[in-house]
Order: sequence, then C-alpha cells, then structure tokens
Amino acid sequence: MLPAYIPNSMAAVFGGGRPIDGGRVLKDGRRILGDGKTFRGLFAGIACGVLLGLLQMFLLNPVSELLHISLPSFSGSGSTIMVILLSLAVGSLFGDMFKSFFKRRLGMKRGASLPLVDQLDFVLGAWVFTYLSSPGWFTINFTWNIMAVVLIITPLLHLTTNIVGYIVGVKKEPW
Ligand code: CTP
Ligand code: K
Ligand code: MG
Repeated sequence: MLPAYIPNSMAAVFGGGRPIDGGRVLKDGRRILGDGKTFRGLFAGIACGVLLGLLQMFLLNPVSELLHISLPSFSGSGSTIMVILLSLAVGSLFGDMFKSFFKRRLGMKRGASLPLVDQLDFVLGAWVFTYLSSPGWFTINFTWNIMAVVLIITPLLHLTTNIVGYIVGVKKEPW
C-alpha cells in the first residue's frame, strides 16, 4: 500500500501552481476539481510513489536476510513491476481527484471535510486501477482479510499524517 499512500502526502508537500482543471467551472457554477488538485501535486506524487515502490523491491531481499524472515517474493519482469507501481500511484491520485469532482458537485468548497471518503478515496482508486491492470497480482496480494485490515488502518494512519502535515504547514486543514 505504500506506493498508494505516499502520492497523497507528497502531493500536499509538492503541490501548488496550475490547477488540473485550469480554473474552469461546470454548468453548476462550481469548479470541476478545485485549486486543491494541481499538476505539480499529481506528477510529484506519482513519481514519489513509484520511487518508494522501487526502493521496497530493492530492499526485499536484504531486509528478509537481515531479519531472518521470509517476505513474499516477487517473480515478475521489470515492466510488470512498473505497471503495478504506476497503477497504485496513479490510481491513488485519480481516486482522490474523482472524490474532489463529487465534492464540488455537492457544493463543498476545497478542503471541506467528507469523513471516511477523504480517507479512503485513494485506497479505492489504487485498488481499482491495480485490479484492472494486474488482476493476478492483485488477487494474490489483496485477500479479503488484508483489504479489511487496510480499510480499518488507513483512516487512522491518514488522520495521523494529516495532523503532522497541518502542524508542519503543508496541509491547510488537519483532515
Ligand atoms: N494536492 C495537489 N495536487 C493533487 C492532490 C493534492 O496539489 N493532485 C495538494 C493541494 O495543495 C491540496 C493538498 O495537496 O490542498 C491536500 O490534498 P487534499 O486534502 O486531497 O485536497 P483539498 O485541498 O482538501 O481539496 P478537496 O476538497 O478537493 O479534497
Ligand atoms: K487526499
Ligand atoms: Mg482534504
């Protein structure tokens, strides 16, 4: 899940500048996505998610040898890994944008809180993209038990990191 988590926090760190919707509004008079979804946040977030995933792949063997534990091994080509990592990272931020689109349609301003949806949008986005691009890998790694654990842990983890983000000043709201 880390390549799906990291894009969100790094979008907040590196985001800013030109909004993805170019400032455009729809017929309802509201922004398509809003100023909280920027190109810089999107691309920096995806890059960080993929880089972290690659780092995890490189550390898999050394860490399992060091700790004398067996971590799940991965038998796939480099391009398979890239497709999986891109799906996790891109899916994460597309889930987040999808959520913003609906928040705007509901008349919610940028940053307005939508409990649980704000905390799980990127998880669902990452899962949908990864399931569609790599169904075999997805079903082996994301069993129902693991998905249940992720759905419970993520909102708690998300709130904790957002409070940190708020304190250090990269987030405007602590949610
Ligand atoms: N961000 C960005 N580009 C993205 C996603 C996030 O620049 N694609 C940055 C923005 O500065 C945003 C911050 O990360 O304010 C926090 O993200 P998020 O909480 O998802 O955005 P909100 O400002 O709350 O906007 P919304 O109401 O649309 O969710
Ligand atoms: K978010
Ligand atoms: Mg928000």
